[in-house]
Amino acid sequence: MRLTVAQALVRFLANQHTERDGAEQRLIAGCFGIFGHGNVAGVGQALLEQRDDMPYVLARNEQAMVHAAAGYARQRNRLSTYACTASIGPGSTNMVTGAALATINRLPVLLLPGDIFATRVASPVLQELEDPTSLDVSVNDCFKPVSRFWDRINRPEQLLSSALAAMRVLTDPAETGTVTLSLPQDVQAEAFDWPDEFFARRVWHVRRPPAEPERLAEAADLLRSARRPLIVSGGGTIYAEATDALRGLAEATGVPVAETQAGKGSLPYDHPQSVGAIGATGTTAANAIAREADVVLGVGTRWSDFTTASRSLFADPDVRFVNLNVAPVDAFKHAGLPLLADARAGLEALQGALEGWSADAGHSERATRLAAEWDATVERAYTLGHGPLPAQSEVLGVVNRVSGPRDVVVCAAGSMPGDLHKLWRTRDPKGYHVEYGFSCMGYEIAGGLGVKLAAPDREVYVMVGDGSFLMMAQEIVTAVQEEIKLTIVLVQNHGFASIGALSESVGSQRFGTSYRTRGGDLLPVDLAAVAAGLGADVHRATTVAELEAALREAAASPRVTVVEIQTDPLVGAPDSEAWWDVPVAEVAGLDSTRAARAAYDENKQTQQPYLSPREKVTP
Ligand SMILES: Cc1ncc(C[n+]2csc(CCOP(=O)(O)OP(=O)(O)O)c2C)c(N)n1
Ligand SMILES: [Mg+2]
Repeated sequence: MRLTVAQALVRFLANQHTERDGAEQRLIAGCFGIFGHGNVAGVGQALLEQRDDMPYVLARNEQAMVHAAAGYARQRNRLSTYACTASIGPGSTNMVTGAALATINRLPVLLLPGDIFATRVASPVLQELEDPTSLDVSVNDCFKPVSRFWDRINRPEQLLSSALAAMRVLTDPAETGTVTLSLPQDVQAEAFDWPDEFFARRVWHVRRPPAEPERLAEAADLLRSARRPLIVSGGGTIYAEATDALRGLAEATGVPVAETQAGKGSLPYDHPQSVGAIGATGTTAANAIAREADVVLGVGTRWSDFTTASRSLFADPDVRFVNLNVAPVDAFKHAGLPLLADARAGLEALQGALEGWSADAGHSERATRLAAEWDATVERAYTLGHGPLPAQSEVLGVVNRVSGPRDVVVCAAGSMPGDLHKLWRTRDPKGYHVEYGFSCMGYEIAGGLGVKLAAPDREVYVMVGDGSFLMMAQEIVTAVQEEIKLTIVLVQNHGFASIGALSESVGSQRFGTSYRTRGGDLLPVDLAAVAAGLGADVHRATTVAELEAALREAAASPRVTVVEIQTDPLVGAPDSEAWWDVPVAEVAGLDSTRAARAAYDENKQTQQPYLSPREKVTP
């Protein structure tokens, strides 16, 4: 079949599917894009010809469209994603941040940046980087460290092997992340005689590898030896649709379950075994259990510094880790016992191997009691009655109350991710979507767009701070154009509440974290008017009652709605009683910094390497 490289690629992508547990879906559901000279005549022309087979969505910013693809992929448990086409030069490099976000969060996205001529006849072309040491380098080489697979298609026939390799990586649960196929603009338009088999319908089976029996037996022995066990559930539990298996294991054994940011929603917040969020933004319940834990079963977690409170949280000097993970890179962390397996397969097998065993009843009861105490703390935070402006925790309380159990809350950066992790009452495994691998300001609205595309039957509540809104609000226009409903809660606190509080804690006096004139006045900036200007319906609320009324109106409306609420940035959420390692200046002229450094040195003592080989433990 004689087609251009771009036509062949689009036709190929429209024929790719995934399958897990017998259910099939499109791997590449559609394509986001922004056209320029680097893709308009190649990929753009192909998308025009095949617009019935490959839905096209015009985005406003290339970084944002990658966020939308990542949000989509996460909501679909990594079984389906979007492609993103960009022009050469800035259009492409704009996607680098999105590429990093997807790879760090282990989410599949397919990037198709345009590239400079393979023939080089017209070089240097507009937006070409001229590297004096090599003509083989372009700005698209920036994608290499943030991609799980990267290739440049310099000749048409290279696409055959490259496209297949790209699909394999996208659908591999251990390797997945950003896949970049760099497409020189001349090659995109070049014709070639393609073998018909290239366009055959392909179904990529997403595997559920079982654990090795010997490792499973070892893990079960270790857990049986535990006096104070804890399960830490990460994003892998949710992507593997292993939440029922987790609940089964927890109920059969009485082991408490804590949740990372990506794992929040693994159990409903009020499940008797749930101790909620863990780590630097955790609950006092999960953190108290973690401090004493002797055996920790991590499921689908990459053990970020937030989860381990920078390796200070698991304080038992003999603590041992079992890492149930499909990815070797995570399974071997903390010198743990690597239980390399799909989360669901591994949890079900563990429940079988632990038949007849349960955790000490006193331990389980203590966890349940601590979780109940934390829930009372949440209730107080939801209903503080702070004035004149409400506290952020009250805003979260209203959104939690107004939203339905299956609705999705979306957030990424600022003070809200931590507050949501601690305080949000999750009721559905797909109801909580906080991007905290990269915690990228600007993800919120774009990511929310992807979530809503992936789950049109759920209401999507995007929680965005004024700082994040200023970085990237423009996908409101895309949502309006595509008639994708979002409810966006814009929390206006005139600057960085998060980094302001962090700055204060490291003795830096909130320097450079508030939006004020040189004279100290609030800025004459009206973000609600910006949202209206971008085409959204807008409500302005100053009290929680007004917020609730506005959200109820938004829930009944089919349109993109932005509800702005002013809050007091100085009221923090209840304390996690856990540390986060942010190094403080070792020498300073300021007393505040010197005091912070003294506290830092003390906290530093609590950090552990987690190096003990598991062999030291004999059950
Ligand atoms: C792209 C990006 N730049 C910088 C940061 C560091 N950072 C984290 S939170 C934050 C401030 C966020 O402000 P806002 O959205 O208003 O939320 P608030 O802290 O007020 O809750 C900054 C600058 C980041 N996470 N992402
Ligand atoms: Mg702010």
